[in-house]
Amino acid sequence: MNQEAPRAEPTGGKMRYFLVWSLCAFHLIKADAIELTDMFGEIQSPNFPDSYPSDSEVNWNISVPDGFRVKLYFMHFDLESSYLCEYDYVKVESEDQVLATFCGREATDTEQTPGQQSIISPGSYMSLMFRSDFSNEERFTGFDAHYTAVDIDECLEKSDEELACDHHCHNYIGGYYCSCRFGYILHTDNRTCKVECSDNLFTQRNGVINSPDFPRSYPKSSDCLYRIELEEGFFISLQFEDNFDIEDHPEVSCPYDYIKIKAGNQEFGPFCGEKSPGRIETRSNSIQILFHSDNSGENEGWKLMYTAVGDPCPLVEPPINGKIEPSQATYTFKDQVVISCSTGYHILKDDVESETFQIECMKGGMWSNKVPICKIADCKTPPELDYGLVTFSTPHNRTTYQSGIQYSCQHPYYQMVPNVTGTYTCDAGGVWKSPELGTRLPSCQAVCGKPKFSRSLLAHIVNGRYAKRGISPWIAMLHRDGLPFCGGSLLGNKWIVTAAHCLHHELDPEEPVLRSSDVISPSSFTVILGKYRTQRQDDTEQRLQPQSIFIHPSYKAATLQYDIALLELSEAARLNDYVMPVCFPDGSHQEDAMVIVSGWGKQFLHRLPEALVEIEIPLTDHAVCKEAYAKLQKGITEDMICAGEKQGGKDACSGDSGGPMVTLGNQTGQWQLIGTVSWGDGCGLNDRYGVYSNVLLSLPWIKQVTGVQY
Ligand code: 4AZ
Repeated sequence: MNQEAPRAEPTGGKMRYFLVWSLCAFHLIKADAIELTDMFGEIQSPNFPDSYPSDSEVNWNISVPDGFRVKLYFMHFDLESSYLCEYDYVKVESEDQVLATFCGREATDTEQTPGQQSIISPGSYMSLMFRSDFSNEERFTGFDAHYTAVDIDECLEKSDEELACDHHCHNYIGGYYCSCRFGYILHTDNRTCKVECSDNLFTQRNGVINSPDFPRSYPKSSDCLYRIELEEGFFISLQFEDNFDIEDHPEVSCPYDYIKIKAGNQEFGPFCGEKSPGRIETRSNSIQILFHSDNSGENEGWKLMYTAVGDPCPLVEPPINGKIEPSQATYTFKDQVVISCSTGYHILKDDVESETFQIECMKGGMWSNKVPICKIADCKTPPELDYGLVTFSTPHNRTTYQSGIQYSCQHPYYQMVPNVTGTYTCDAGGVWKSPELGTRLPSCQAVCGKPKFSRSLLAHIVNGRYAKRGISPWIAMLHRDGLPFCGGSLLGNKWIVTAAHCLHHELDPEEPVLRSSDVISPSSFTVILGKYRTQRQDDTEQRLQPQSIFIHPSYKAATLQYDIALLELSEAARLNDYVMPVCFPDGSHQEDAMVIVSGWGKQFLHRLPEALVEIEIPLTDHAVCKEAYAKLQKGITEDMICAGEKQGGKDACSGDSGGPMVTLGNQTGQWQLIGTVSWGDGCGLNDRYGVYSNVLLSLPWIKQVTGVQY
C-alpha cells in the first residue's frame, strides 16, 4: 500500500468500516491482555507468519522481577504503513510513557519501524499493543519479537545527580547493594554512610574538635554528639576556625545540616553555611555540641578549639625571703603556685616547718590557703662540750642561719681532739657544721704528762728526796683509816691505775687464787689527788671516791704477774696545776733509761716520809733481774720490768705499790707511765731490784677499760 493513499482519502474507505472496527474494537478492548512473566519470551502478531487479521487488537503485559528491565527486539516487522501510524501499529509503553510506536516496513519521516534496535523499558514492566484497522488488503505478515529480562547496573546509573551508593556500590543480577569505607556504617536507608559519633567525651582543659574527616566532606545521615565535661568552676570557650562549611539553604535556616551547642540552659546555633560562628563564651563547665547531617550534600565541615578558664584569684605576694612559682600576672581556677623560701629559710605554717608549700586557686576566685611565712633556719643553742667552752662569733648569741660559734677547751688542762679549730657555722638546714668535722663535735681531752712545775730545778735525787709540790701531778694516794696504803697514777680525769695486789685482802697461802669476794670494796678507801704531805692536809688535795675496781684479767696473786688494776672514780677530778694525768707509754724509751719513781712508801727504818718522795733510777736489764731473783726462786716474767742500781739504795718500798714509774718521752717532751710499783725482795738491797708491772703490755686492756685517749 502506497503511503500517500490514506492521506489522499483520510476518511473515505476508513469511514466505511468505522462502525465495524469500533464494534470489534469495543469487543477487543474488553479482552484481557496477555500476561507474560517469564524472563524471556516471543511475541507474534496474530496468525504470524500469515497475514494478520484486520480489526484486531492484542495487548501483552511483560513483567520481570525488580532490578530487571525488559529488552524487546523485533526479528521481523511488516505492518501497513500509514501517516503517524494511524492504521496499523505496534505501540510499546512502560507504566506511564509511550516508548515507541511502530508501523510500516521501513522507517520514514513520519513512521518508525523497530529495525535492528532494541527497546529497553525504564523499569521492570513493558506493555505492547498491536492494532490493525479494518483492512489488510496487502496481506502484511505482522511481526515476530523476542523479549528478555536484562539486569540493571544501578551502580553505573545516576538519578537526580546522586549516586546509587554514598561510598561503594556493588551490582548483582537483579539488584545492588552499598557498602561503606572503614569507620563508617551503612545508614538504614541502605545507601548513605554515616559515622557513629555520639559518644565523644572530652575532659581535658583544652582540646580540638572537628567534624568527622574534616576538611574532607563530613559523613551523611549522622548525628554526632560531643560532650565537654570539666570540673565545676571552669568556663568553656569555643573558637571555631574560619574554615567553616555546613550545608545550608538560602531561605530556611539550616534545614539540612547544622551544628548546635547546648550549655546549661543556653543554646547556641544552629549554625550552618560558610560563615564561622567565631568565638563562643559558654560560661558553663559542661557543654554538648550536636552536629547533624542529612543524607545528601558534600561539605567540608568545621573545626574548633576549646579552652577552659576559671574565675581569677587575687594576686599573691611572695613572703619576705621567699618566692612564688610560677610567677604569673593572673592566676585562675585550678592554678597552683608553689611557695618556697630563700636559702637558710623555710616555710612555717601552723607550727609545721617544710621546704615548700602549695596553694591552689579554687572555684569562686579564692586561694586554698594563706601565704605562709619564711622563717630563718635556727641551729638552736649549740651542744656543750665537756671541759670546753662555746663562744659566739655573731652578736646577741645568734643561733640562726650563717651564725658562727667557736669551741675551745679548758686550757691548758684540756685540748681539742682531733686537733681542729672548733669553728662551726649554722647552715641552711639549721645544723651547726664545721669545715673539718661536719656535724661531728670534737672532744676536750685531758692534757697528759706536762706538769707546770719543772724537775730540772732540783739538782738531782740522791737516795730519794722530797719531791717538789706539783712535780708529779698524776700521783694518787690510796688512803684508808688515816694512812696511805698504796700509790696510783691518774689517767684521763677519772681513772687511777694502781697495783692489783693493793686491792685485795690477803689470800690463803695454800691456795692463793683471787676470787671476787677477796677484792676490797671501792667504798673502803679514798683516792687523794693533788697530794703532797703524807699525813697532813694539803690545800691542793682532792679526795675522790672510787666507784669500781678492775683487776687485770691475767693477774696472778701468787706470782704477781700482771699486778695492775684500774679504779674508776665516782666523779672526775678537777684538773689544775697540781692534778693532771700521766701519758701512756709509747714504747720509745731505751732499755736502760732513767726513770722516776714516787711515793709515800716506807723509808729506811720503816718510817713514813713527811711528804712525797721520788727517786731517779735506771731500768735494769731483764736478764740481769731475772738472774738476781732466780736465786730466790722468784720468777721475773715478760709483764715485769726491773729498775734500780746494782749496789741498791734507791728503791721503792712497802706503801709505794701501785705508784708511778715515769720517764720523759724524748719525742713528745711529755711524761709517760712505764710501770707501776709491784714488788721486790726487801727494799734497796744490793743485787736486788725493784720489780714493776710493765704498763706497755697492759695498755690495750687499759685503753679498752678506761676509754681514755689523749
Ligand atoms: C711492797 O711491799 C713493796 N723494793 C714494794 C716495792 C718493793 C718492795 C716491797 C721493791 O709494797
